[in-house]
Amino acid sequence: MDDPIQCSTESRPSGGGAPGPGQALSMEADRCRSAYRWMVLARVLDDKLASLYRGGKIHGGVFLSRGQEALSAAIGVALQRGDIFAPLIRDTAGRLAFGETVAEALRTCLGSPLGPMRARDGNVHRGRPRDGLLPMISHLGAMIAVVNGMLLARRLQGRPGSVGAACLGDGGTSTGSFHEGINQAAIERLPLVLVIADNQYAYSTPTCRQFACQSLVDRAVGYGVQGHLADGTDLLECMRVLADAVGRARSGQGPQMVVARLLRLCGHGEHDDASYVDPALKESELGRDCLQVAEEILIGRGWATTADLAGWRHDAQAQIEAALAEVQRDPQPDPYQETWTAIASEGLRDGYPAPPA
Ligand SMILES: Cc1ncc(C[n+]2csc(CCOP(=O)(O)OP(=O)(O)O)c2C)c(N)n1
Ligand SMILES: [Mg+2]
Repeated sequence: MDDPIQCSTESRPSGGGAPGPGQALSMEADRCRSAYRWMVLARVLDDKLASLYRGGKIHGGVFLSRGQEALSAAIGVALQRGDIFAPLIRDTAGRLAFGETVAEALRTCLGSPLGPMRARDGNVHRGRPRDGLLPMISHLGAMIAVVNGMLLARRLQGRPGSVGAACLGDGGTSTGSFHEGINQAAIERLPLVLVIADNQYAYSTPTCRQFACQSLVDRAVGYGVQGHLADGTDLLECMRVLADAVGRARSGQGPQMVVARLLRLCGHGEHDDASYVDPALKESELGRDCLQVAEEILIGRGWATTADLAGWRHDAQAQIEAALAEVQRDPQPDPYQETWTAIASEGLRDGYPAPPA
């Protein structure tokens, strides 16, 4: 979403180059600039997390989104305040655009007791349910039913109008949870937008071992839902397709399935060197870096200058360094002060855990 109220000043990219004299930016240009800035913030944050992991500062896994920022930012900016968003491990950009702060991400990964998971989880199961940002249960389709349930509850409570987006990978579409979730959404005509990142691999399993249809979007008709294909390396296309899908869901047209084709430009996690990735895929159109593609769009259309791009990256780096410095001053977790009510603590529900006494 691009509602500044939802985004804290801490996480929101600030400043930025203005158009030249007498030039007014179109709404599309403005939205594209904003989405690109979320992508840059996500990439810089991911790079920082990778370097902290290599330096032994992060325990457990680090899962990054390189190559998927365009798709993720596009869903983040297409949603509005009051919507529901179930991001996955490759949705740093969407999380930030939807209102997660850089500090929340860093605090989780660095095991701070002031983070949303109060140091109980080291990577991606964080969220702020009260604000519609759902902590993921699993990467493999479990969140579809959760989003369905929230949408159904809102309908029964007489609170229609919001959209729920659930993200998924190509591998996730092979699970029973995917089938059950999308089928239920279709039958109930829920305003669900299922965002599938077809990134060619489920860990090391290629898509040819995952599905036999030509494109995952072909499945939409079988479920009775509207399907949309997008080039996941192209920010503008992702934004147009996601805005259309979210608009259709909001206007009562039922669930929408968006399939974006792209390539994961990193390992499954930072522990994985991705040596199994076919070099021909890396050289193909799918292997394009969506950040570079977005920069070409912005420059080519006169929506930004190279100075703007450099300034935004600099701002993102400064923002992340400032947040990291703050998080590194956090206290260490103290198990004796914790109420060990598994993960579903009150603090998690509200998303703002009280600091330990
Ligand atoms: C039941 C189960 N099996 C295996 C895993 C480990 N796992 C997590 S994500 C993943 C691959 C998912 O692939 P895909 O859905 O294509 O998403 P991508 O990682 O490509 O974003 C695997 C095997 C798991 N979390 N749960
Ligand atoms: Mg995949």
